[in-house]
Amino acid sequence: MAKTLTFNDGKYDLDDKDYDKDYDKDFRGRERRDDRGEKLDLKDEGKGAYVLSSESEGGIKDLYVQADDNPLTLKIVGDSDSTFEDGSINFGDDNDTLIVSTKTKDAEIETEDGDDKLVSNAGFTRLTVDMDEGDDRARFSANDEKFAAKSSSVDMGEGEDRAVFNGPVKDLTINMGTGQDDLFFKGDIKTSTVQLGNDGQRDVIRIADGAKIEGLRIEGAEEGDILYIGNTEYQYNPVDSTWVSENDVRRF
Ligand SMILES: [Ca+2]
Ligand SMILES: [Ca+2]
Ligand SMILES: [Ca+2]
Ligand SMILES: [Ca+2]
Repeated sequence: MAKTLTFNDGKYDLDDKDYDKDYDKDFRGRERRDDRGEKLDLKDEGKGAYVLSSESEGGIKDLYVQADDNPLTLKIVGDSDSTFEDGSINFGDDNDTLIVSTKTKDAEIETEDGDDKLVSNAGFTRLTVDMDEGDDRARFSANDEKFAAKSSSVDMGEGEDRAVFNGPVKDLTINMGTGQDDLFFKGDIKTSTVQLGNDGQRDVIRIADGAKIEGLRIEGAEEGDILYIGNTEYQYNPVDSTWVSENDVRRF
């Protein structure tokens, strides 16, 4: 049963048609339990920051979050076994932040305009992320999971964006969009595609020394774009569509 958490002018509501209407009006400071026994808790930390947690085993399921065009910080917390899944989050415009410490699965995240921040701390599977306009930041870590991110698409949109993958990734589609972007892979890369935006801006991709690469496709590169593998710098040569370095005879 889907629940909707709405933020509007500094107020919030949790709407679930299984709940009594009057009781639903104010979610503040109350424990909520749905028909599966899922218990949600939302703490107001002030200045537009909220912490959402679930004490039920398994974590938070079927939650739809809709924010307005004010800045919002939402932290989704839980132990490393719990999951945020089958949900969708839309942050509206302005500078918003989402920090997820549980595993994240089968969800959609849209941060819209503004300089937004996404931090995923425990694995990211079958997600669709759209960070849209603005200078956005995204960071993905694996924690105890095998992959920091897999089977997902991450679209950073226009603006000067930065995305960091702290652990191994697999089956990703990453679109850095137009604007001068920075992308950093700290772990192994399997069958993934990166789009740099074909934008005349100097994009930089960094791959950590020792990271195994099995199928990385870079599209939308132009003269001026740079690829680092460890400390070796490769420049994009549009004449023959390869990455070349003065310090390495290999060409990619
Ligand atoms: Ca917002
Ligand atoms: Ca944005
Ligand atoms: Ca952006
Ligand atoms: Ca770009």
